[in-house]
Formats: sequence, C-alpha cells, structure tokens
Amino acid sequence: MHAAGRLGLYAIGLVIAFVGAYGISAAVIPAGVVADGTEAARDGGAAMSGHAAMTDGSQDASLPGVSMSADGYALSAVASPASTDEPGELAFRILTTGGEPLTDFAVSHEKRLHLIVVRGDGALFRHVHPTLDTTTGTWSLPWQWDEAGTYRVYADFTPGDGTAEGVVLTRTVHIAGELAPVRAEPTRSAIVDDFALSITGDLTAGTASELTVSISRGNEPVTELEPYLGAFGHLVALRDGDLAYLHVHPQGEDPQPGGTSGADVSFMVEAPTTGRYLLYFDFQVDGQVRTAAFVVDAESGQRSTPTGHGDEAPHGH
Ligand SMILES: [Cu+2]
Repeated sequence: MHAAGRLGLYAIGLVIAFVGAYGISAAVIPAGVVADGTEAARDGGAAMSGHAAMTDGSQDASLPGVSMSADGYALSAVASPASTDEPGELAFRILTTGGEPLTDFAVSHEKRLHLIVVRGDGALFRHVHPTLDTTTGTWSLPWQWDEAGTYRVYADFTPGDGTAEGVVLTRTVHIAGELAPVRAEPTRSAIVDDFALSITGDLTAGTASELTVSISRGNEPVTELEPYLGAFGHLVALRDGDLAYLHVHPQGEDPQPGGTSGADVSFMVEAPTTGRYLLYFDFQVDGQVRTAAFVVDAESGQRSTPTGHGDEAPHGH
C-alpha cells in the first residue's frame, strides 16, 4: 500500500513536469521572451487546455532537437566519411516540406547555421559553422571523425523568410569501429589547455535556471574573454537520454566591438525535466575558441514553485 502511494505521487510529479516542459518549449520561446518559472508554468497551463485534443506525449515531441523535421523543414541525409580513417567532407541540406532545398537563411548569433555534432554518450562534441552553396542549398565543411560511435548531428537555423525562428533539426550518423562509451557523471569543473573552468548554479526542472561559468588561468581570473557568436561565450545544453536540445539564453551585457569580459559568464538554462544534462561551453581567448564540458543534474522544483497545478493534476488521474 505504501509503495503504491509513493508510485502515485511519482506519476503526479511526472504530469506536472510535462506541463511545465510544454509551457517552456511551445508557449514561451516562440514569443522570444524569457519568462520566470511562474509565468512559464501559467502559460503552460493555458497551452495545455488549448490543445486538449492532442494525444498524450505530444508535449514531449515539442522539445527541440529530437526530430529530423520540425516547423515545416527537414534535415536531409548527412553525408560524411564512413569511418575514422579517411578525411573528407560533412554535407547536408535543409529541405522544405515540398522537398526543395532551403537557400535563404537569417543570421542568428552571427551565423546563418550552427552545426552541433555530439556522440551519443556526450563524450565528444563539436560546434562548427559550415559554408552554404546558395545555388544548391548544400551546407558543407571539411570533416574527419576522430572516434567511432553513433553521433547526433544538429542543425540550428532561422529561415530567411521569417516563417520560423531557431529551428533545430537532428539526425543520427553511425561511424564504424571500436567504441568505449563513457558514462556521463556530474562534473562541475573542467581543464582546457591551461584554463580551469567551473560551473555554479542549480538546474531546476520546468523553469529557467541561472548557471554561471567561471574561468581562470594560472589561478588568475580570466578577464580577457572575447566576444564569440554575439556573447562572451556560448552554451549548448543537451538532455542525457534523448539528447534533446535545450533553450539557453546568455545573461549580461552584449559585447561592444573590441570589448572583453570575464571571469564569469551567466546563462539562463531551461531544463524540461529532472535528470542529467550535458553542458558545453564555448569561449574565445586570444582569437582561439575552446570548449569546456560539464554535467549537471536537474532537481525537482515542484515543491518550491506553487502554481496551482499541483492541486489540479491528481483529480484527472
Ligand atoms: Cu554556432
């Protein structure tokens, strides 16, 4: 009896988390607004009742970065070297619903398309910017796989005609060879070349949480961070398990030309559920971009953010 009661509570918690997740991905982001947790939850409730006819689980599908098609666009097959031995090229196209290649892209974060490639275990990560052939719509860049494995490729772009914003499409690519997968464990510090980085702040499921990355070199705070992609650092956040692609917003002043910053860089990160999140922080010093990886667990925030849903949910189940 006691165990069954606990299970019931757990199920209620899941329902609440999904309501919060839907509110963040579908209701808040398209408006381009960073809402606080209370607003996100309230908008989520409104969106849910407006989509009462949708089947269960549709809120999950609205998370970005888990589908090869979204917002009327699709990611083509991704061409790349078949193994780790051969250098070559990685190439793909963004297709419209009618199968036509998209050739018109809007600049976002200083680029027309952001390409993220991560191995399924999160251990390998690249954030690069391929070149567009505007006559064919083919995006490409020189490419070589360092290690075998199953990789997720993400294209993050905004169509030039303004029909959608911040579209994230993903495909899986398999590279043959020996694989020793790495299990992601919570990690709040990183060493990259002679830089030491740490990340502070707590991720709370269903709301926007502030995380701050601090950077030092030789025990001195690094204050000469250079602008990169329109901010003093860029953060990509993926959910461990399905590698869903989270919305991340840089905090603080926009960089001025020639300006530098440091040693702290803050972001608002929206974790849809509890669980483990893979964080990749790109930063630029002396003209060179480096990436530090962190792993942070998101905790349940239901007890501390009363929104009314906690009273409503149990009656429906
Ligand atoms: Cu990018």
